Amino acid sequence: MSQNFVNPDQIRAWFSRAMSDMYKSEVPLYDTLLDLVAQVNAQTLAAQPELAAQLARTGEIERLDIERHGAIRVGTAQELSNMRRVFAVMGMQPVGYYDLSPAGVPVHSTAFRATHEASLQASPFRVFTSLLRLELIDDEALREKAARILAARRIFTERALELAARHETQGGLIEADAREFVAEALHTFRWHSEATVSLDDYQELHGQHRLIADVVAFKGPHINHLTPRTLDIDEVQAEMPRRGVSAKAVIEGPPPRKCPILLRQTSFKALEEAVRFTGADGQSAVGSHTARFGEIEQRGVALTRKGRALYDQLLDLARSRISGAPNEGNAAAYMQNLQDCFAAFPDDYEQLHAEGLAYFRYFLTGKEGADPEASAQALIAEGYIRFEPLVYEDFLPVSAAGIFQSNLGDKAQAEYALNASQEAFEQALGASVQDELALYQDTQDRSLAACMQGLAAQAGSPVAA
Ligand code: OOG
Ligand code: NI
Repeated sequence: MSQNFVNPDQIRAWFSRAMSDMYKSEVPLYDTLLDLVAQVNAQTLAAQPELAAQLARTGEIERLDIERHGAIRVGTAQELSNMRRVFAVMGMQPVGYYDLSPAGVPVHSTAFRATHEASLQASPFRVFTSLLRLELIDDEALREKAARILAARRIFTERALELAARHETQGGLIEADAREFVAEALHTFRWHSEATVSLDDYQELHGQHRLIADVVAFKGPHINHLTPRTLDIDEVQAEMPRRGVSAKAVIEGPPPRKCPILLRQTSFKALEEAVRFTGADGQSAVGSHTARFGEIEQRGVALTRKGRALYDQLLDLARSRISGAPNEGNAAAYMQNLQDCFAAFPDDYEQLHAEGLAYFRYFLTGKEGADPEASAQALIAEGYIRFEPLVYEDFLPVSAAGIFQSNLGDKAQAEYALNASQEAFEQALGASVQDELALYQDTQDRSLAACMQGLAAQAGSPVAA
């Protein structure tokens, strides 16, 4: 291994920054949103010193301003597996499997992200990546046409793939290569106002599902949103209309709480953008497409399997009390249901910890004189070790479906047979996805082990590994 390779965390940080700069120039509303989020975060930290102190202890305060996720949709197995290779250069691994077909969205997805807490701290950039499931299109002729169009396009520059291959064979990239790689990889995510199909073909694809047109009719998987992290999503939601941004009716995820869990998200409507379609004899037609939007999110503590089961159960309950999906018409009633149902979810970190509902990180308090043989539980009770919530780094399928739908038009809801297919997804990806719960567990375990070692060192007796 060469000493001169750039750390993948650094490449990811560069890339995340470059993506944000590109999206600012492509979608000026994103810049407005960044300003709003920065302002609300500063106000929230000033108004809630306990939250500020907690984020300082976990280090999250340092990553807050650079924290964002993006989303893309690819069309073929080859595109997905090359995407995996490209993200690997930046230290991003596929984590989790999300099946969106029950919600009428013909895709399944994963999140590419860093997996170790130290890497997440350096750059928490994540990309929700969906693969179109052409097999869910029942019109055979259209399915074949879409497959043909997709087979003909190349979404990566040759140079980006060359550098990804170099990373694979060398085990890393030197700085000049890494910088070139960032610039080359960025091309894949750009918006192209020229479609690869005729207006007729576009309309046919669109008629089947707007998402299908979005994936198939363009040169590449344009980044469709970039989402900053806010500390108070209700405040941003309330402020958006005052700044001329029309927000989605309902905030996806859990209701507002003292101790935030998982993820809350809201978005604003996609822009209508002019598109030039191909035509016979070099003629072209002008039309439009809505693809790109803005989103914000608030992240809370990651839940264990037990906590997640309770979350899913309460969310189902809240949704069963309205007819259909939450929308403009039932937004207030839905938010009230959510509050009522989630009263059953403990809203106190001590209790979430005691009941094994959430993941935490352990830190030494600095108090001396601990018995290194004592149990972790006793050491916590006696004030040698404290715990802080471990932030959720992933996504939520029901929320993701809500975000997709708000930007596809609420009417565009298809019915698909319920058939999650993680195996088919992993085959297309060329790798298995990592289990997010195992990653949280590892982080939690490492932090406890570090505390125990620290206490043992204080007591002057090294613990056996
Ligand atoms: C992805 C929608 C899901 C999220 O934050 O849950 C998503 C898409 O529209 O491609 O980004
Ligand atoms: Ni998103």
